[in-house]
Parts: sequence; C-alpha cells; structure tokens
Amino acid sequence: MNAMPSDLARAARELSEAVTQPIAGSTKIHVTGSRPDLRVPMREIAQAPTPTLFGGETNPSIVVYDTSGPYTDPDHAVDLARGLPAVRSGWITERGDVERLDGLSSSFGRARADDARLDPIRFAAPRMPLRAKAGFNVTQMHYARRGIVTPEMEYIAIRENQRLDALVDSALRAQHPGESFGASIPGRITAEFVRDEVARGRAIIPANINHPEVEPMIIGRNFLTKVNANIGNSAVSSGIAEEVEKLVWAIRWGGDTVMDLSTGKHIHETREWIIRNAPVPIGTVPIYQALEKVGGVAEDLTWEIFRDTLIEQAEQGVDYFTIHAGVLLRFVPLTAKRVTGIVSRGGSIMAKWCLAHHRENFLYTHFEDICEIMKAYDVSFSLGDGLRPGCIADANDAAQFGELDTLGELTKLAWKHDVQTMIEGPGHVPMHLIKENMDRQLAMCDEAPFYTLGPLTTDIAPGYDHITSAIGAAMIGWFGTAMLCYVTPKEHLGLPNRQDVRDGIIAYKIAAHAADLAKGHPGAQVRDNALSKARFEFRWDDQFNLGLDPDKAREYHDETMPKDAHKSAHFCSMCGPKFCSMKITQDVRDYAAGMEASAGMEEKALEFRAQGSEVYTKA
Ligand code: IRN
Ligand code: FE2
Repeated sequence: MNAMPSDLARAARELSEAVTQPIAGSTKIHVTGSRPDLRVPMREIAQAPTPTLFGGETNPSIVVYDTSGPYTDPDHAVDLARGLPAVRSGWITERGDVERLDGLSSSFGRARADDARLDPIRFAAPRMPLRAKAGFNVTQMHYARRGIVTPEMEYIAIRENQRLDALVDSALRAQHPGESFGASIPGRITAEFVRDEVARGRAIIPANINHPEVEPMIIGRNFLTKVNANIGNSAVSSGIAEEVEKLVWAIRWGGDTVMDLSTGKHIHETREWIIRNAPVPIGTVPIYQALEKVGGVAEDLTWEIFRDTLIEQAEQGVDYFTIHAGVLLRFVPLTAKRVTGIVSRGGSIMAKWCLAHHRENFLYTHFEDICEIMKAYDVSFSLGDGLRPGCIADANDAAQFGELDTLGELTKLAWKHDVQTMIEGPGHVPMHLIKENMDRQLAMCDEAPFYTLGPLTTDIAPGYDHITSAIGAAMIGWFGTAMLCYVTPKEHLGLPNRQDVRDGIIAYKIAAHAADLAKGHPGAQVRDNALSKARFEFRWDDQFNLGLDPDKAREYHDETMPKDAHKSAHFCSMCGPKFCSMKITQDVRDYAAGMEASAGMEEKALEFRAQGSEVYTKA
C-alpha cells in the first residue's frame, strides 16, 4: 500500500509515544565544544547508591553514546512537517565554498517539485539545495587533507569520548598516582586524531552539505563500532508514515546510520520525509530508484538516468551511496556455479545490464564522473558488494574476491578526488573463513573502513538470522570492521516490522559492543563494570537502565516479580532467595571477613559446609 495524504497528515502531527518518550532511566545532556553552536548530545544514566549491606557508597552516573536525536529530548517539539533543526547549517555556509541553487537541477527532482499532487504536505520552509561552488571540493576528506579541523571533527571527538569521561580518567589516575595525563590519556580521541584518520582514508564522516540536520558521526576502525539499520518500503508494503516512525524507532535503539531502501511509488517523497527528520546519516542504493525510472527493466538503464538520480538524491541530502561499481563483466560468469548465484539486489541489476549489452559496468567506466558529483555535495561512497556470497557454500570464492580487489582499485581513484569511501562486505561466511575477509579487505582497500552485512555464520536458522549473523558480526567487528549492517529475524522471510527492527538493532549493538571490548577500546568496559556492580548489589533499576534495552529487562523481571518492593529484593525468580549465587557469594565474603579475625580455618570450613549452601553456576 502506498501512503495516502491522510497518512502523511497523521505522521506530520503524530509520532507514537513509544518512539518519543525519553529512554527509561536516562536524561539527555549536551556537552558544548569550543563554540556555542557545537552541542554534542549524550545520554546520562543516574545510579542509586549501593545498599548499606554492601558498603553504602554512591555510584556515579554513566554517560553513554546517544543516537536517538532530539526525539528523546523533552525540550524538543516534534513537527515532522518542519523537520529537525539544522544544527550544521552555519558550519557549512561559513566555509564559503557552497552556493544555494535556485531550483532542483535533476530533471526528476524538478518534475516532482512542480507536481503538487505528489507532494501533499509541503515543508513549512521549502529548501533549495546547496552545491559546491565551481572548482571547490566540499568533502570532509578534502578539508582533513589540507589540515583543517572542521566543527564536525571536533563534535565527533567529543562524542566518541563520552565513555572515557571522568570515570576512566579517575581510574587511570588512581592506577598511576602523581602522573599527569591531560589530553594524552591513552586512547582519548582528539579532534586532530579524527582529522588524521579521515585524511588517511581510515575513517569517513558521512555528512552531505544538504543534510544539515545530521549529528556528525564517524565510521572507522579506531572508533566505536557502528551499526546500520535498513528501512524502506517495497511495492507491496509499508507507507511513508510508517517509514518515518521506523527511522525514529531505529535510532532510539542505537542505529548509528539508517539506509532507506525504498522501492516502488513515492520514493522521492518518502526519502524527503526521512532525511528532513533524520539526525543520523542516511544511505541509499541509487540504482534502485534508477531502475524504477526505467520501469524495472535493467537493460534500459543508462548512465544518464543514473547520473540524474545521483544528483537528485545528493541534492536531497543523502549522506552515502551504495554503488555496485565492482561487478565487472568478467566476474559475472564466475557466479554461474554458485549455489545461490548473485543475492545482492544492486549486484544482480548490474550483472544483468552487463550481460544484456555485453559491455563493462557503467558504474565502473564512469567512476570518476561519479566522484565529481560526490565531491560537490560530500556524499560518501559505500562501494557495494554485488557479488557477496549468499550462502555458506559460496563464501570466499573467486567472484567475491575478484570484486573486492576491484573495490580496492576504485578506493584509490575515489581518494584521488578526496571522496570519502567505505567498502561493503559479506554476506554468508562460516566462522573459520571470516578473518580472511577482513585481512584481504585491509590489504586491498588500503584500510578504508569495512562495512559488512553480518556475516551470517550458518544458513540453517530462518527466523533467527539476527542471531546467525550477529555471531559473524561480532567476530568481524573484533577483527576491524567499522560498521555492521544489521540483519533482522525476518531476513529471507519478509519485510521487518517494528519489533523486528528493534530485535535486529539490539543484536547488532551487542555484536558492536562485544567487538569494542575485545579490541580494547578505551572506556568500553565502563558500562559493563557499572552494570555488573549494580547486578551484584541487587540494584535492579540500575541494572535495567544501564542495559541496551531497559524496557525489555524490566518487563522480563516484572513477569515474575512485579512489585515495587521486588526492585530491592536480594534475589530474582531465576534462582529464588535460597539459591542465589550472588547472595551466597556475599555471605561467603562476609564469612571470610569474619574468619580473618578468628582462628581455626578448618573448623570454620566445616561450619560453613554445615550450613548446606548450594551454589548454582550461571552464565
Ligand atoms: C552492507 C554490506 N553489504 C551489503 N550491505 C547492505 O545491503 C547495503 O548497504 C544495502 O543496505 C543492502 C542491500 O544491498 P544490495 O542487496 O543491493 O547489495
Ligand atoms: Fe542471505
């Protein structure tokens, strides 16, 4: 079903309360940088004091990375028809290298803007797009390579550091008394470090000059591991109102970027609503819309139609484009004997075009023309893995690695134009073949960020592919993948609904955080330590609030112990009061403390055993 004007009207006024309430137990805070318009949002989780039985000390608030945008800020009034505040606009225009167009330059965009029937609700302030002035390059990579630290870079440094706050500092100071750390605390991220990583091509800041609403973030393996959530309708399902709400929902649970994979009618309008209301970078696969324009007939695609689509989307503010430029004509026959052939949508479109014309992929032959568009708006490349394996049997084959090598070659071309670039990766890969993917990507693509879809580590669990893939995602994230593209439980079965989106994101937040811990990301463990301490001290509310999904934790706990008094009970219904290992540990500690003071170890041990405590082993 396509969205009717009434859906839009409803979406403009209403987002359901479920997506706009502050996250349970959290307060939105802002940290101001070197200028007053640089305010970095974070989420602060307050903790209760330790019960007197365990020592009675106060516990510090924990500050965590916040992707949820102004929606969870009680001071922000949601008005979807007006869009989000344009936090970056001053930074973009003060650089003096952009000009405002007086119309949409793509033919499709022009037709759309003129057609009021297709645009039932206009934004309060119609916005004309920006473009680089002739001869200028407006990418963050270009600035970085000229030694410029942009406000976006400073914003990111503050944002990435939040878990390295006072807690880590004081822990370090306690470990190394008398030493002065200052800004050189190991692992502390500085704006200069951000600049250097972007200049080197090891990280990207997806931030189109036409997406001033974005809260800048970075994708690179020396930063926190990020998660992308895909949303988007297809011809048979989902309206615009639902898509905007899915976006807000996805970032609430921790989606760092969102890809709009809409196909079907109203594709331009859907995207406009999403971008104007998105505080996170938005990615698309432009070949999907180009294919719509030629009625779904891949052979009819042309470079001109594709180019027009790129410009249309760049002017709307899309932050990164998946471009399947590595699907070369000579690689297509290599997929013939695969069990599942080509599973990438974009990859299969380009393979069909190449075979039908017996010509080289026009995305490859026009790659530098594409770079010229990218650098006029600062759109980042996400070089598509059109030949990724679609099953365990096809993993790491010649087609996949041939494409990866080509993506390495294209990375260098993009960098020649100072265009920011990341590389997409698989797919379905068994655990023992995952490392080879990472090693090869780093070598061939000169350490450009890797962005993988899972990978799924087995094919036998339809309905649970958020789990089969989160296992692979955790591994490849540990090895160095910078962003993980989520997979929902509906993968291979149908379009995800809201609950599937939430389950997929949480599975991937787990994978990303597990990777950050394993990589030794400074500060990553602060939250684990705080949660574990809360758990051990039976501070139930703190345990819920410090978790990735406080609502679910609370709901599960309340199923069996719903009373308020239970929130301070020194056990839960899993083991009951007698068999709680944590309670017993505390008894052991108290006992040991008492024992130190008295003599007769053996005698005391006997006494302890006589109490008949049983210890359950739990995860
Ligand atoms: C990520 C890594 N490899 C693929 N992806 C994502 O898969 C890509 O960014 C896009 O969101 C989605 C579908 O891409 P295909 O099927 O057109 O390649
Ligand atoms: Fe698959």
